[in-house]
Amino acid sequence: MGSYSVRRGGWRGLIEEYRQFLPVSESTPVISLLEGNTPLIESRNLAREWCPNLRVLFKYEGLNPTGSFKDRGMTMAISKAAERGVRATLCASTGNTSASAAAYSARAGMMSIVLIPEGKIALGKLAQALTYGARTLQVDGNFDDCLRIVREITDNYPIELLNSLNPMRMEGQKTASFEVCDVLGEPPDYHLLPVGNAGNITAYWWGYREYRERGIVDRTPRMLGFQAAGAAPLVEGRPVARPETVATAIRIGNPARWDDAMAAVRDSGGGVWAVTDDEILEAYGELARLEGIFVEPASAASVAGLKKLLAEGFFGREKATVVLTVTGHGLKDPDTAVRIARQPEQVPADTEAVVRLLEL
Ligand code: AN7
Repeated sequence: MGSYSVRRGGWRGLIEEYRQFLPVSESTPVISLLEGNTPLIESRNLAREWCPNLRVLFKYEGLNPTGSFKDRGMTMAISKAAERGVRATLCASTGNTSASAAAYSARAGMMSIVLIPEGKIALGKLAQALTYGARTLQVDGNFDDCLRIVREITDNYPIELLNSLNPMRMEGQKTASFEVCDVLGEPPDYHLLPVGNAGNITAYWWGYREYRERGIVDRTPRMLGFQAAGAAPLVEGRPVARPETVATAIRIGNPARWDDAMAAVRDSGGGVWAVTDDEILEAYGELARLEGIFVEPASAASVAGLKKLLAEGFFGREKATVVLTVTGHGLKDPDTAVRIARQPEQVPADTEAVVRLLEL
């Protein structure tokens, strides 16, 4: 080890790392929790079992500071708000946006208000919003009701809107595509994502397009989006009045980025599909057991989508590289995890009893 010396300096957060691609200047105060630089994990077992001719990689966004991809957009939205002297922020959320908004607002010294649909956000996300100190309002309605109220309030009061209607959110989120290209050395052939409010698939597409336009890569992937069957307005072509799914993060009936997402899908030569709750939960378990990657149910929609497209023969016999974004950490929703998993086995505090139970 004689020649080894410390490696000074690490990842500086996505604004510093991708500054030349972002609308920030020297005078923008960078509010960061060192988000981004999430691992792109190559599938070991799932691809071998499901599709040995494909190269499959998972972009594990659950490893961001608040446990979801939302932190990418939030560092930008909050930094730009801080530049303008904003004091208070507001968002509607199925959970992850509120967790991230609360954290970054806290870091910026801003007051955070979040509107969540009553009883329909996962426990970990609620714990985060409350603990980061957000004023947390449970609305007797769904996400779409919350977003309508948020839009009306931010139109009339000096409070910063933090939903993905905020263009700075999209700027931050597009950096995930840069990271994928930077790691692979080229874009993938296909990129699969879960779709709720449809901001993320739009931002990824914009990121890939920007890298191509700047001559950093020479092509773009086909964007493939997956909604939960009970909340699939983009697939059905009309808003869903009463969205329902176990994947509460994407329980959205009228996505804010509808047109942009459909343009992304069309322009990239991709598509949108629905996956059922059963398919989502099966993929959720398989991703954990086959790869050791624990995500929240909404994130497993992309994995369920891969399985569905494989069954349809979508990829044919081509040897393609496929990236799946898994958007949020499994610990966000411990209730669902414990409800559907195999339960722990009870045993006395006795070695003999343990050995007998395990049939060693
Ligand atoms: C884990 O937090 O909309 O299609 O309010 O939390 O960009 O909306 C969350 C969305 C996928 C869908 N996976 O992304 C919110 C919210 C997870 C999510 C999505 C969300 P978009």
